[in-house]
Order: sequence, then C-alpha cells, then structure tokens
Amino acid sequence: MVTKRWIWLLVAVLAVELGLIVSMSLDVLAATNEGQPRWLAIVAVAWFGVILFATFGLIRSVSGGRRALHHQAEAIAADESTSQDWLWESDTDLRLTYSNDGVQALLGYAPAEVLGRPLLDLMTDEARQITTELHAAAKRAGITGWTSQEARWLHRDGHVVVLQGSARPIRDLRGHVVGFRGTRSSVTANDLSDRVAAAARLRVLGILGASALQVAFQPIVDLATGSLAGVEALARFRDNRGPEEWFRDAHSAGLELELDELAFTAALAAAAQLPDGCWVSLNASPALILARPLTELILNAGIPVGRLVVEVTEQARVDDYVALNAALLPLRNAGVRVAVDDTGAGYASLSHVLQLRPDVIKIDRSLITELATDAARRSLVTSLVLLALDLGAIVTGEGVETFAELETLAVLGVDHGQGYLLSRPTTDPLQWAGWARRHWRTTGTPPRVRI
Ligand code: G
Ligand code: MN
Repeated sequence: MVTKRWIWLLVAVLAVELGLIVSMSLDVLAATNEGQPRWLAIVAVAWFGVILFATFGLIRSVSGGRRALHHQAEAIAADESTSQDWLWESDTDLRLTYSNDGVQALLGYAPAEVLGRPLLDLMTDEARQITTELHAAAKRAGITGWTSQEARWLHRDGHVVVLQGSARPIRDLRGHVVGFRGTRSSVTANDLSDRVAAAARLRVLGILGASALQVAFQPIVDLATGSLAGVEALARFRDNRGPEEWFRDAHSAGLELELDELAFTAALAAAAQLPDGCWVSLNASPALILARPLTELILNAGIPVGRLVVEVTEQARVDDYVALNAALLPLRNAGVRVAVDDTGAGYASLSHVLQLRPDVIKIDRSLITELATDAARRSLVTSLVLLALDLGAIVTGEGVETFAELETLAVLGVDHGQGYLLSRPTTDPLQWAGWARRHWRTTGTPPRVRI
C-alpha cells in the first residue's frame, strides 16, 4: 500500500536528517570561531521539523483507517443482536471464522458448531458447485464478492433451505484478501418466485438432458417355478444422491410431479431393452396418475400393454378415490394392470387395496423381515393372500433378503418374491438379459453358503 511505503521513506529521510544535524551541530560546537555557516544548521533543523510533521500526519491517517475498520466490526457486532440474518466471516478457503446467532434459526446450528467448518459443508451439492465456481472465478478476477445469490443450503436435520445473501472480501491494510464476510437470510414464500421455480425446473430437466437419471431394474421371481415373472423399474441418479433425496428435493421445489413423470417416461423407454415375456412394473404416484395422461404415454411407448403394471406408490392418504379410479380406468381399459405398492406399511396402503381393487398386491418389506420367525407377520401375510384371492389379485413379497423369508413366502401362498436375495436392482442390460434364462431356487434346502 502506498501510505506504508511513504512512511518508510519519510522515516529514512528523518534518519539521514538527524545524522546530518547531529554531525553539523558537533562541527558548529567544535569550531564556533571559524565562521562556520550557522544558517545551514538552522535550515537543517527546520527541514527536520517539516519531515517529522509529515510523518506524524501520515501515521495518524493510517491509524484513522484502522479505527474505521474497528468501527465497522463494532457495527457488525451491534447488528448481530438485532438482525434475523445470519452474519458470517470466513478465511480465504471459506472456512468459517465467525458466525452470529442467525445460523441457528436458518440452519439449526449453534454458532460454535459451525466455526472452523467449511461453508461448503453446509450447502447442497449443487450450491457447493456453484459457490466453488464463483470462488474460483473471484480469485482469478481479483475478487469483487457476490450479491443477492440464491442458493440451496442444508439444514442440520437434512432438509433443503433456500437462502439468499451476499458476500464481500475482507482485505488487510495492504489490500490483500484475507477472507470473506457475508450475510444470508431466508427466502420468503414471495421471493420463491417463478424465477426460482424455473431454475429448479431447469435443474430437473437437466437430469434427463445430461442422462443423469438412469433406470435400474430388479427381478420379480415366480415362487412356484423359480423363473423370472417381471421386473420393477427404479430411478437411479448419476450423482451420489439416492432417489429419496432427489424426490424430496423435487417435492420442496414443487417439482415432484415433473420428476415422477421423468422417472416414468425414462422407465418406459428403458423397458424396450428388457427380455421379451417378462412384465414391467412402473412406479407412479397418485398425483402423477391424476395429472398426466399416462395411457397416451404407454400406448406410444411401443411395448405390449399387457406386459405393463402401474404401481400406485405413496403411503400418504388419497382423499379422492373416485377421481383416482376414474384416472386409472383408461389405463385398465387399455390392458395395463394396477399394483398397490408397500401394502401393510400403513393405513393408507390398505385403503389403496380396498378402494383400487388392484391386480397385484405388493407386500411391504417391513412385513417380510423376520417373517420366518414371527407368527404375527405370517398371519398378516396370510390375510393379505386371502384378500388377494377374493380380489382375484396376485401377491408379491418385497424386500426378500434371506432364504428363510423366501421359503416362508412360498409356503404361505405368495405368488412372487422380490429383494436383494434374488438380485439387487441393476442398470446393467447384460444382467437383465441373463435373468430370462436364470432359475432361482425358492423352496427346499438352500444352497450351502461358503463363508
Ligand atoms: O417402495 P418400493 O417398493 O418401490 O421401493 C423399492 C426400493 O426398495 C428400491 O429403492 C430398492 O432399491 C429397495 N429394495 C429392493 N429390494 C430390497 C431389499 O431386499 N432390501 C431393502 N432394504 N431394500 C430393497
Ligand atoms: Mn415400487
């Protein structure tokens, strides 16, 4: 910084001056009678005074600047007690060095808990990527900070929070960036305008555009014959986040329907690569069935409709079964079968069975776990098998993980089994093709497992 260099220059001049004055004064004292030019000594002393004055002036202005910075810090401190906003400071690596109480209300952390943590840790993957890019660009371009950025952060309990805020670099006296200071506040319902919805929509659409949504299939095995009966299509995402997380995000952005539809159409498209003969179960939420013309999608997919099953998902209550049945009617008329997913997991799924009269009842894996050793679970499964007989439906047991569970299902009269024991869901078409020729052992002594 210019001021600091000037001070050093002036101090140097002062030192030279002082030396000059001392040596001249000694000369003057030593040779008073020899007519030494006393005026030179007087000029030197006066010049010394001028330089001294200038140096002090500069020092004062620098410390005035420091005081201003101090006042700024005090203003922040005063703000922190009144503001609802989250005020934070970080080092240059965006590691938090300061946080006010605002972080508690917005993200659920006490200030002490976030100190020392990288800011990026508190964001969703997507916000992390954007911030890393902003940060890198800011570093390259001399850093100007950013204003009114909306980003998706992670609350301590895992849900996504949209926060808006700005950040500025903190500079030291030499102008070097030593960190960042910023604020974040929650985006109110009004702020979550079309702009945000459109951005979120683009993100979801980007999933398909970038082929980030993949379709995995999991085999459903006929327990009487041990051969492949059908497969269930399951959405998988190329980033490391699980489908539940993606669907929860889409839900909070009001885009659940869009993601449901993307998963459904992607599954339909992938179904064309499956071995002939097996049926394909496609998950569809009641909201999707009500809102979209699925029959049209299915008829245009080029797969024999008799091979398709639509699984009505969601454990939430459906308020209007008349409307849901009306929306399912064209599908049924076209020859598509209807399954109720997760049966037995809650009151809602039994309602689904009674109201929708499905062709397939899928028993939730919570009833299958420990089936071999739990008489109550066996009774429940038996009652669902009897209910299915009355409805003319077939029954699939989901989440089969042990041979004992599989065998018990077969003994209780359950038609089909699905679960990790038989195969995990996979996106590999070679495995899909292999299932058509495979035989699964479903009864009798299980093959010995070598440990
Ligand atoms: O609700 P629905 O039945 O559609 O859920 C299917 C989910 O269950 C998929 O995400 C799939 O990966 C998972 N799944 C499939 N088989 C098993 C299993 O044997 N055990 C467990 N824990 N999960 C399973
Ligand atoms: Mn399902």
